[in-house]
Order: sequence, then C-alpha cells, then structure tokens
Amino acid sequence: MEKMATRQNAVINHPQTSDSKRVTLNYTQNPQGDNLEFTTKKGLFRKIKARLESLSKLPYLRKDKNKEELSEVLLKKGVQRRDFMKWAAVITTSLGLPASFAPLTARAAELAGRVPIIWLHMAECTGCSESLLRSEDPGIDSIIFDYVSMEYHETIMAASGYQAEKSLEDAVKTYSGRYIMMVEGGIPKNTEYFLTVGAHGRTGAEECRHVAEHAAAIFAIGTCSSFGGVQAAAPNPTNAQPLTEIISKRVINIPGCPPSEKNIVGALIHYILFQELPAVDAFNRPKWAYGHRIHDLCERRGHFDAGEFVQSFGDENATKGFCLYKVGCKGPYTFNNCSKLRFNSHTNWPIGAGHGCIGCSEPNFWDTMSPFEVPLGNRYQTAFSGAGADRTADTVGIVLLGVTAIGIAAHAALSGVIKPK
Ligand code: FSX
Ligand code: SF4
Ligand code: F3S
Repeated sequence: MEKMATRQNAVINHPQTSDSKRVTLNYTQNPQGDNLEFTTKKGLFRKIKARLESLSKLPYLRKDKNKEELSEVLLKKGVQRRDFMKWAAVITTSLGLPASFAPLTARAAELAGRVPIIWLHMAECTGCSESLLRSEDPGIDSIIFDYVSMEYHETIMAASGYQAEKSLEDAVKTYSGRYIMMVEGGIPKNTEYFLTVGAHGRTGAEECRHVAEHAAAIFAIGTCSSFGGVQAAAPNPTNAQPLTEIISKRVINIPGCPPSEKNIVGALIHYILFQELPAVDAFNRPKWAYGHRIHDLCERRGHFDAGEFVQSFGDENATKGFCLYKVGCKGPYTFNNCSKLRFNSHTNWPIGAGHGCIGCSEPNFWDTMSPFEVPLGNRYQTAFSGAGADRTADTVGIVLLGVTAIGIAAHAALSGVIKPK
C-alpha cells in the first residue's frame, strides 16, 4: 500500500515538451513500479527510436501471411498514409506522449508483426476479440491487430483439438520469454468441472499459469479477465476469478465489456515503444486509458451541472440530449476514455447513443452498478461498503468521495424539483 502511495504521489507531471527539462512519463513505469524519467524529450525520443531500430532487425514472424509491410496492407484496405498518421497522432496523445512522437507510434505499429502474441480464451462471450476483429469496415486498429504475429487465438485459428494444443506449446517454446500473453475471460478457480480447454482437458487456470510462466508481459483483456466479469457476478457458481487471482506475475488490466479496440492496441503499442509496462491506477489499469472519469469528460456534463436530466427514456429531455444520471448513468463512478475515443470508427459511444454508462470498466460492475437504469443515489454507501468506486486514478479519498456521491444524489434530486421536466 505504501509502495502504491509513493508511486502514485510521484505521478504528477505530464511529459514536458521543452527539450531542456527532465521528462517524467506519468504513464510509464519500469518493472519495479517507478515512473520513468528521461533527461530530455530528445533523450526519450532517441531511446524509443533505438529500441524500434533493434526491433526492426528481428525477423518478421508471420508465417501464414506474405511479408507485406503494414503500409501496403493499409493501402489495400483503402487507408491512406495521411489517415494512418492521424491515427498515430491520436494514439500518441492518448498514451500521454508529446505529439511530435507520432512517427514513432506509426513505426511501432509497423513493427507489430515482429512481436509474438498468445491470446487465451477463458470464460467470456468473445466480445473482446469481436471488438478488434469486426470484419465489416475494419478500422486501423483492427487492421493492425490482424497484422500482429498472433501465434495462438482460438477464435481465428484453423487448428483444433490436439493440433491446437501443439500450436500453443510450439508458440510457448519458440518465443519463450518474448511473447505477450493476452487473456480474455474470467477463470474458474479450484475446480476441475468448469472451463476445461483442449484435447487433454487442461483447466483454464492451468493453461494460464503455464503460459504466464514464459511471458514477457501479461495483459488481462476485458472486464472478465481483469475483474471476473459477468460469470463472477453473484452467486458466481463457477468461482470465476480475475487473472490476478490465478497467476502471481504482474498483470496489466484493460477492462471494459468489451474494452475499446484503441485501448487494446494502445497497450500493445505502448509495450512496443517502451518495452516497459504502463503506469497503473489502484486497479492495475493503465492511467493513459483509465485516468479520467467518464463524468468529467462527458458531452452531457453541462446538462448535469445545469440540473437538466432525462427523467425517463424517450421523454422530451432525451431528445434534447440532457444528462442521463436519473436513468441510471454510472459515469460519475467509472474510469475509461470512451468519451474521447468512442467506438465503431469513432462514431459514437453509449452515452452519445442515449443510454447511461453502466460502469463496464469497473470491478464487479454487474453487482455494484445494477440495476443499470436506476441511479445509485443513496445506495452508494451500501453498494461500495463506504469504500467508494468513485476514486480518482491517483487517490482514494473515501470521505471526499462519499461527499461527492451524496452531492451528486442531492443535486440530481433537487434539480428534479427545480427544473421543469
Ligand atoms: Fe465479453 Fe470478453 Fe465482456 Fe468479458 O469482453 S464483452 S463478457 S469483458 O471477456 O468477451
Ligand atoms: Fe454524462 Fe452520465 Fe455524468 Fe450525466 S451522469 S454528465 S450522462 S457521465
Ligand atoms: Fe463502458 Fe461506460 Fe464506456 S458502459 S463503454 S465505460 S461509457
């Protein structure tokens, strides 16, 4: 806890843009959990460039595809270089890097075919994979994910049964110590009856432990592997657990049900750029993606502050785009970047579409945030045992947050009286 506090207190500055100043990357840490510091912005730029150059000397790994460069693949899909660079600029700023680093981000994406990934499926709906692999009108994120060296992924691989097990073993052996492990889904613990995988019926937990042992970095993709997810909701009949309860190595959580494709690809790009894990919040979520509250960057926030609320779905206030708090929006208790990055090629996001945030990137949201179309309001203290999900990425101000939550409830209740429907 003390370590966590020290780490978080040290995270203050955004990267400096002046070349003469030290650069503290508040979104990147070394394996010991210290924030990375560089003498200058140029020094950081050079370091990343050198890393990418050495990565470029490694062989391109994909055996099943011809050795096209990413630029060619993008062009074939109708993506112009200019659009690719725009994408790189968005990812660069999302990662908390200076805008001038966009060419490095683009280069990292081009080198993604040299980084082996093993993706395991546990108990889930495959929505996380879907988030990336949508076949209709794939965005740049999807194309890049199609371009990486995915050595094992049950949804998209041709092999099955013994052959699939062999593929997994081959990948673990060949890329031991080098591959990125991505896990989707909750994992039943201490049971041999739920979630057995493959021809030999290995349990999901056994498979995770085995693959984690030789992984260079481990990402829990989605709320299920980050926090247990829907199958861990009460009464959790299969004793589904997050990945952190199954393995002892450090896990970076990329929650969301499903997580946005930008957060998944961003996690990969961050790792390629730094070969370090990102700075995380109290729930092991990268701060670059989960450092802001939905409520604070919401396009309807002005209506919340003005006390203008949708009272029921389909009412006149809904047509005016008023705040969704009273129809259950959990944006005040949820940390994610959906309002900025949006979904479906940046077209929209849940609140934009007219439904409140259901808190899908928060731990145990199925239990703590439901019923989804009813405000937490006074249930807040009981729902979170007074601990408060409404914490910032850096601090857990229980008292302050309790007041905030009550303030929200009171504000909403009062404005309902004062403002005409
Ligand atoms: Fe589904 Fe993934 Fe939700 Fe879980 O996403 S979208 S149930 S987070 O593990 O497939
Ligand atoms: Fe946006 Fe929800 Fe906050 Fe209203 S309560 S401002 S809809 S996040
Ligand atoms: Fe999930 Fe809320 Fe975003 S429901 S997708 S965190 S708006």
